[in-house]
Amino acid sequence: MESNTVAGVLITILTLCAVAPSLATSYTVGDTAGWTTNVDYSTWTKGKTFAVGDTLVFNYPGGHTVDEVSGTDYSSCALGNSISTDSSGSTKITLKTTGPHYYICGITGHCASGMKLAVTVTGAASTTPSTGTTPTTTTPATTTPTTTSPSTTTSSTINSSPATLSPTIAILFSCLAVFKLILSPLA
Ligand code: CU1
Repeated sequence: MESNTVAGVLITILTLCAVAPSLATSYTVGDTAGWTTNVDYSTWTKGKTFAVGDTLVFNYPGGHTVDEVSGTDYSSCALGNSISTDSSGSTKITLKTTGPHYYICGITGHCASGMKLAVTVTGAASTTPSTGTTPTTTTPATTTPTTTSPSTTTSSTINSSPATLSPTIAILFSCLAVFKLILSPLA
């Protein structure tokens, strides 16, 4: 019975550790235009990257809804099969899973008038632009503190991330410390 609680605590900590280093972004859909008809949301999404943990904020007056729908219903503007719906006027949706996500307005005719949004969510948080598949922490050789050779085969961006790495590592270490604290009385 006790192992269940321990497992629960461990899972919670693991989740926190996984979430903490990623700096989630909040996107206001349509920016100042908000969630309304006659806005091209495919233009709005252009150049934006959406990661797990990021939030979409839909701002709109009464008379609209935000419905998450399937890709098929998004394409055809079909109503009535919503995965979720909200009409609060300020709908905040945290992106929890990778892959495509589709949102339309559930008021008849509005989707066809442009109230449809498709975002593709990537797994990694937006801190590092996924240079490879292995997120191994590169510990620099202890003898060379000054020269950082940017020999990694990144062709995309020049901004190296030693500054963003250190808080991540700090968080990881504190997570490990908490781990030890919890595990020590049980051992
Ligand atoms: Cu609408």
